[in-house]
Amino acid sequence: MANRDKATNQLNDFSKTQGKPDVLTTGTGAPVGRKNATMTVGPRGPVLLQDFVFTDEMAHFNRERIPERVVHAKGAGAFGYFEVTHDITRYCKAKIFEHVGKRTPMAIRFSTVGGEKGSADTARDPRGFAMKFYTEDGNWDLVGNNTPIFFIRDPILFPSFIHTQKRNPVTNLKDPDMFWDFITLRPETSHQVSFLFSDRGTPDGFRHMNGYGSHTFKMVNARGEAVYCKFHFKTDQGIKNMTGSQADQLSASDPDYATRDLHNAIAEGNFPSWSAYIQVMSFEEAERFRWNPFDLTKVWPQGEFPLIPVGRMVLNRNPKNYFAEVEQIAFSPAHMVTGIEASPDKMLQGRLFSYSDTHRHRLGSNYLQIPVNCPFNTHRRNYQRDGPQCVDENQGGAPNYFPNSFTGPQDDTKHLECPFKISGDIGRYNTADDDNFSQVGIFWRRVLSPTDRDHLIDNMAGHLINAQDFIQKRAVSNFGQADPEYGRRLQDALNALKARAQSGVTANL
Ligand code: HDE
Repeated sequence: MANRDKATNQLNDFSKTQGKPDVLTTGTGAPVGRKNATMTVGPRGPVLLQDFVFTDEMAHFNRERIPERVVHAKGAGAFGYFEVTHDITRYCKAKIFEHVGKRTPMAIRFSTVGGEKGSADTARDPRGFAMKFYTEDGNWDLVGNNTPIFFIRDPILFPSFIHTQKRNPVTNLKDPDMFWDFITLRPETSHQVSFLFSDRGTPDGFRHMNGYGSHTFKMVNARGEAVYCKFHFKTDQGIKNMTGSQADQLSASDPDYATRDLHNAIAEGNFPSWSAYIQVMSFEEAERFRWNPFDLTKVWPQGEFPLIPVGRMVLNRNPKNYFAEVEQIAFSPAHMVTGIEASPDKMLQGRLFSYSDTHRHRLGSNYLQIPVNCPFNTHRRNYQRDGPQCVDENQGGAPNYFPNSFTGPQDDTKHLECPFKISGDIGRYNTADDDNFSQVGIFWRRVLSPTDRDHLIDNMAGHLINAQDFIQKRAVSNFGQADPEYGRRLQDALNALKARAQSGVTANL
C-alpha cells in the first residue's frame, strides 16, 4: 500500500470515530429509501418530477460553488491558540494581551496570492498569513503575509497590480510582459520583487516561514497612551525555503504539498508554533522619522526599533471541514478590537474598506454569522437585523433601534478610539518617487547570502527573459539603482540566457 500519511488516512480515521452509519436523509431530514435509483415509470421509464430525492440532491449540487477569493484563492487553514509570554500592557490594553499565560483561541489561513483555487501552493508568490483571534472583545484579524513589506504603497494601484499577476485577458495565459511592464513602471515594487525572486519566494510549505502584520498599526494602553507598532511572527520550526527548481518540480508532482505538510504535521501532533514580537515607534519618533514610517514598501530597522517579545502562536487542530472552516473564513484588517487601531498607512486604510466588501460579495451580508466568523468568545449585540442568510436568532426580542428605553445594548466610552490630531491639505499625492531603492540595496548587500544572491539572479532572469527587451532594460536599470552589482549581474544573466538560446538555435540549423 502506498505511503498512507494522516491526510490520506482521513476517512479511515473518521470512520473509526463513528458508531453505525446514520440514516441517510434529504435536505429536509426525511429518511431516504433508496439513494442510488432515480424514480421512474417502470425500469426504463421517464423520471418523475415528484422525485424529491433527485431534485433536492441535484439542485443543491448545482449551487455548491461560491466565488473564489479574487486573490489568495488557494489556501490551507488551521486552528490553535495565542499565548502571552511577555507583558506588553504598557503599550496595549487589548484583552488578548491581558496577562502572561493568557490563551486566546485563534484560526489561521495560509495562502498563495495570484493563483486560482486549484493552483499549486508551491508557486513563487508571497504567502498569506491571515490570523483571526477570538478575543472577549470580539474577533481581531491580523491579515498579513510572510513578508514584512508589500509591492506598492498606494492602494489604488492594487487592482491593476493583481491583474498583472493573473492571466492575459485574451490568451488566458500568465503574461511576462504584463508582469514586468507594471513592475518596472512602478519601481516601488523593487523591494518586494527582490524578496519574491529570492528563495523566500518559494518557502518550504507553510510551517517554515515567518508571518508579519506588515502594516504599521496603533496600540493604545489603559491610560489612553498610543504608540505605533508592527507585528512579527517568527517560525519556531526554522526558516526553510525551496530553490526555484525544487518548487517547480513540486508544482507539477504535488501541487498541494504545503497543504498536505501542514495537515499531516498537526494530525501527527507535531504542532507548529511561531514566536510573536512587536516593534514600537512613538508618535514623536514617527513625526521626525527620515522616511514615511507608514510606507508599506519599507521595514523599520530593527537596530533602531528592536523586536519586543509578546507571545507564541500554536496550531493544534486541523479543520473539521474545509469548506465550512477555511473556504468560508473571512478576515478583514478592519476587524480590530479595543486597544488596537489603524495607522494612517494608506495601504491599510484601503484594505479597511476592501475586505468586508469582498466578503459581502462572496459570502453574503450576514457573513459574520457563519460559525467560523462568529465572535464566539463574546457575543454580537447590536442593531443590525435581517438580510439574506440570517441564520442566528436575529437578536431575538431586543429593540432594533437606538437609543431605546428597553435594555437594548448600550455603548461604553471605555471602548472609544484614541483621539489624535492630524492636519494636511486634501490631495492625491503621487508617491511614485519616494525612495524606492535604499532598502533594496540593503537587502541585496546585507540580508542575502552570496548563494541567495545567485539564486535571486537566476530566478529573476529566468522569468524576466520572457518579457520584451525594452522591459528587460527598464528592470536592469531599476535594480541597478538599488545596487550597481545587482543590475550588472541581472544583465549578465539575461545575456547568458540569450546566448544559450542562440547557440541552441544555431545548433539546430
Ligand atoms: Fe489583501 N485582499 N489586499 N493583502 N489579502 C484579500 O480579501 C487587498 C494586501 C491578504 O486567507 C481579499 O478575502 C487590497 C496586503 C491575505 O482569506 C481582498 C490591498 C497584505 C489575504 C484583498 C491588499 C494582504 C488577502 C481577497 C491593497 C499583507 C487572504 C479575498 C491595499 C499585509 C485572506 C479576500 C484569507 C485577501 C484586498 C494588499 C494580505 C480583495 C485592496 C498588503 C493574507 O479583499
